[in-house]
Amino acid sequence: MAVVAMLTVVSLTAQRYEPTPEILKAREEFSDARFGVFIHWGIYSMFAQGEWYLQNAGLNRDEYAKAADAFYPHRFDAKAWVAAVKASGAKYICFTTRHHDSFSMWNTEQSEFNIVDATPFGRDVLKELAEECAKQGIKLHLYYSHADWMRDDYPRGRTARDVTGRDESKINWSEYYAFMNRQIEELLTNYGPIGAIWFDGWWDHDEDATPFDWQLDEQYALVHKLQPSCLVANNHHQVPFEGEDIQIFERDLPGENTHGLSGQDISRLPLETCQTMNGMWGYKVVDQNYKSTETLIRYLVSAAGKGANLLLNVGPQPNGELPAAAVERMKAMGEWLNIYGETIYGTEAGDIKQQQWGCTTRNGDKLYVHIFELEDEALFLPLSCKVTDAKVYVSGKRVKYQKVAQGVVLELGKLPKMTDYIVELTTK
Ligand code: FHN
Repeated sequence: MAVVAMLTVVSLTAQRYEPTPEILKAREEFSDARFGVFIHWGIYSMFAQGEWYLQNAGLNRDEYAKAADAFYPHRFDAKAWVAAVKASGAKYICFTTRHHDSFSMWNTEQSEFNIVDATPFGRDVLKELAEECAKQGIKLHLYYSHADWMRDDYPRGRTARDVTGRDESKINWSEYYAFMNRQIEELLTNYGPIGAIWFDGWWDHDEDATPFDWQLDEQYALVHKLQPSCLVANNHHQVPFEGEDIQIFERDLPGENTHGLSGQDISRLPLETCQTMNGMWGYKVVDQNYKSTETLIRYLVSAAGKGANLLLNVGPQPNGELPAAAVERMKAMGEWLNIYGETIYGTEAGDIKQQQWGCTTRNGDKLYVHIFELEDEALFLPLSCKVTDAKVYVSGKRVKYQKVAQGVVLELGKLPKMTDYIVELTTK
């Protein structure tokens, strides 16, 4: 037993990941961005039932694949997509290059089941998106699914058990692994600088009797070799593994776990929480239950208050357009960020953790107090730093404050109803 433990320690030490200066710089830029837009798009949009339709409906894979032959998203306009993202104030896009349904949204040589070879549309949407991102100054991150519900060679996991039509005799991990790595090589060679590779699907084998070896070390090393500034992220719902540069949370802020995917400890890596704008990632026709702009802005602010980025999802329609309800909200978020962006971009978690009334963000000697709801006319802030000035962020109007035993009390009076009433404190 002791020998096994020793060997484990030795092998972990041997694999210790030392991020390079380029990676450290990229991590810092990533954190400063604070806001990105996630785009879940694939042939699943045609069924309009979300991106899990193949597995949820337990379809035959060849019947599902027929959707590709009718995929003609004639309103796809990379310029309009990137402009909408830019208008939202987000600094990067994370695009689903290949989701669990195995369909590749770029001109891959590794499988015919891709947007160029298998659809009448025949356009490399990733190329168009990458070019437009470069033009409009938006960073591009690429989502890539480890799990696969279509391919014969993928070792079956705990999902897609009811999907039919796969040849069980052809399961072959080493072939599948080599396939993924060749695709990753294409993605990191043909589409310009990529900010991050965002893996997803590790959890498909989290119930295996024998722990499944995804051979992540080699794959992460490949990413860093191909693009030394490309960050590695993995949405495995665990504390980060060696070699990762970002910690992801899904549908919950770090430290919260209302969706059951985010109970893990918070690491010291840059944090990102991904969230849906309605209730689904891929386009779902019945789901018009969009969160209000106020809720979305407060979510972004609360993420920043916890030192995390928000990766907010949009599920484009089968015709290639972003849903109008999403574009409208993105525009409103951008208008808000145009005024208040300084209290979000480049900030770190504030000194006071999330409260009923709101949260705080910090940048240098400025502490931003974000108040969402306050019944009282005064607000006690438990602070160990010294406050030398307090003003309403938007108007510069002085706010009276009193120093008390364990902090300060802001004398605010009755606050107007606002999405976020921000007080800027200068601290020492
Ligand atoms: O199964 C996926 C899901 O479809 C979606 O892509 C989300 C985004 O974080 N990740 C997986 C579930 O954890």
